[in-house]
Amino acid sequence: MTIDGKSVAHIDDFDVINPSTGEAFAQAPDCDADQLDAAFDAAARAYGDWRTDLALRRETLNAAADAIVANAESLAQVLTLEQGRPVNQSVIELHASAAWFRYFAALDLPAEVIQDDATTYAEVTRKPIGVVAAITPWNFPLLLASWKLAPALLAGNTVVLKPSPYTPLATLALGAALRGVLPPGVLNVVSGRDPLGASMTEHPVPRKISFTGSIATGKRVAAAAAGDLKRVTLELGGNDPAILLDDIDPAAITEKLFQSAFGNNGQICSAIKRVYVHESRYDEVVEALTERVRAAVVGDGFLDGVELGPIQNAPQYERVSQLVASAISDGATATTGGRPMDRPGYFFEPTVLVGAADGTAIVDEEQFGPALPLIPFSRVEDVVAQANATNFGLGASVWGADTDRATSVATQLDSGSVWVNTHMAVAPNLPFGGAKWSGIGVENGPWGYAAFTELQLVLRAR
Ligand code: TXE
Repeated sequence: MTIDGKSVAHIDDFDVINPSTGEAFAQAPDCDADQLDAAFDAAARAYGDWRTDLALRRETLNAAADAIVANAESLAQVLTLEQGRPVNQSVIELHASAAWFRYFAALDLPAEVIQDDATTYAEVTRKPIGVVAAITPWNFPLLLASWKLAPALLAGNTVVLKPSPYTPLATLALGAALRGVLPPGVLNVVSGRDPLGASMTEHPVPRKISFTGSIATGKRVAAAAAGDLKRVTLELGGNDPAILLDDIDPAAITEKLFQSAFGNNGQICSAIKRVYVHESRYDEVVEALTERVRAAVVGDGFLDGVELGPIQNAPQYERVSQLVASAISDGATATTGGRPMDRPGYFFEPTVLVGAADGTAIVDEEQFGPALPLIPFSRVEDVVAQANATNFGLGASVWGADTDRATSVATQLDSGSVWVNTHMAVAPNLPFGGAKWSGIGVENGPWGYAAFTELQLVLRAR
């Protein structure tokens, strides 16, 4: 772990499992209470100086991006070992993480003058909040950490970061790689089992919790934060619908649909999780997507040509297996896939399901895995109501040749992002967040930066 700029020894540890084998291949430190106190104390001490020099922070964020790129190949190896995804995709995660640091290093948010007249000069400025507790999940450990670190650090906050116990190693290695770049205490990286996350949210030092994970845990985080009125940003699960109107060109969109639903094995908060297809085009879409999914190359992430690795962890593998089995026993049909693969590790056949309707778990819940239900619809009003009849509200997409029509359908959907003829368009400058139970607040862009600041009004009487 990295605490106060130094590598710290630990007493207890826990196993880290390679999802391609199902076997433990390493141990990670289990941060104890004294070490967590030390991490927060170091962050609080470092805050005093770190908040004073914006130019230095910009320079340091660029240096952090350089360090991430310099270490991309080795960090990607660790990431694939613990996360499972193909190593070339892990390399992309590293470069994307660096891009987030560079974007925020350059983000300029001048004070906003809101009144300048004979009686009053008033402006709004942004100040840092203090120490931030950042808690991340196992699907994109480094990218989702960067979404928090880059804006938090730019604003002048200091951070204690905790990765998921399923994927602690790449984040610990990132902390080590940044030791010589960031001043001691500015970024502390600890690891541990789930109770460590709860201890962070209950700790008196952090003033803000930035959390990405499940809805159930997000609610616990919000409850823990309330007692101390800590600020929270919660980026939680999604059950994103894609609505395919009657004027789509299936051949032109199949690959995009495949990548948006099956990328990272479907383990993306804003992946397509249910597809509604106009009945006049349903058979064509089922056929094209089935063919693409059947051709997907599944295997160990270190083998050439592999597109999809294993499901990341045993509970998630059990959950996806159970959701698909119960959909099939309720009358759905897998046009391809449908079963766990008969081999070691958490491999599941990429699956397309027909005959699963709203009201069944595979459609209503977040499967977070390589299994996608396709549902026909006839009337646009009905499918909009179906898409919105959920507590989820992360993303949604509408597909059709008439983009004005598709856009007018998209804007009727109650989610943080709506995309037209694409899905999951995510970039450092675009706000990303969920409506309803999919989250509170947004990450990225000036809006995500603002969430790591307190607004201050400075008013001078004339
Ligand atoms: O998430 P958790 P899990 C969804 C997905 C998946 C489900 C469960 O549907 O099946 O969540 O995954 C830390 N206070 N997503 O169990 O528990 C934990 O150690 C504070 C969607 O892994 O939410 C980890 O670092 N923190 C999601 C982080 O919270 C606590 C991505 C997330 O773990 C805590 C991942 C507590 N009480 C899963 N308990 C997305 N939004 O993309 C645990 N943690």
